[in-house]
Amino acid sequence: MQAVLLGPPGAGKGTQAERLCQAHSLLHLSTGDLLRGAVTAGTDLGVEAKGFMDRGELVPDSLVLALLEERLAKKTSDEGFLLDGFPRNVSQAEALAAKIGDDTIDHVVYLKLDDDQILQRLLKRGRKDDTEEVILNRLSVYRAETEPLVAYYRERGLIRDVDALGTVEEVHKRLLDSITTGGAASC
Ligand code: B4P
Repeated sequence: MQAVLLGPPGAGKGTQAERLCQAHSLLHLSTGDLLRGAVTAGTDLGVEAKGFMDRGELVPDSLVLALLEERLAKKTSDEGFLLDGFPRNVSQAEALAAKIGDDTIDHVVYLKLDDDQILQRLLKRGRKDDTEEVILNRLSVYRAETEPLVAYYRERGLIRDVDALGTVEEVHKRLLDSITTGGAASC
């Protein structure tokens, strides 16, 4: 299986990706984790990415694509994967389609959550980029840059809507349901 997990910041993409990857033995590819790894390691790319992440902006496509390409090169050809937090805009989606083929993605799961819940979850998580000011910026970047991907993938018949409100276990069950039955989960 080759799948994409899409949704606003704090919807639980990382949390659900871990569980789904365990359940389906998929490779978990999180661009957020790859970027934070590069920042911690102090690579040139990490140094360049850090300011964008601290402000809640998207890291330039060239940097994100370079990191992802490097990671994809290490994967075995028959290994399924779940992309978590990538693509984040239409040009990343086009780059992905050019890289792996237009019709090789099986599912795009869209985790839906309203802004109040997002703010509560992220303030509680308390990562460095989880201040109220930065979260609000990430939400407005999400609306402008990432949300158009919902229409992009819906036109291609790939979107599975999943309500991200509820316990981690409840959301996990809905997510599994949506990809096994192929239908939209309760929303
Ligand atoms: P990401 O690492 O992708 O992080 P996120 O969107 O903030 O969080 P996620 O949705 O994964 O939520 P999580 O499971 O942690 O991005 C960080 C930054 O990296 C971006 O702002 C950007 O700068 C950069 N970046 C990443 N990818 C990029 C790309 N492709 N292009 C350009 N830039 C890119 O959950 C959040 C919290 O909620 C956690 O504390 C969790 O415990 C809690 N939670 C989860 N599920 C819950 C539930 N059901 N109930 C209650 N709490 C729950």
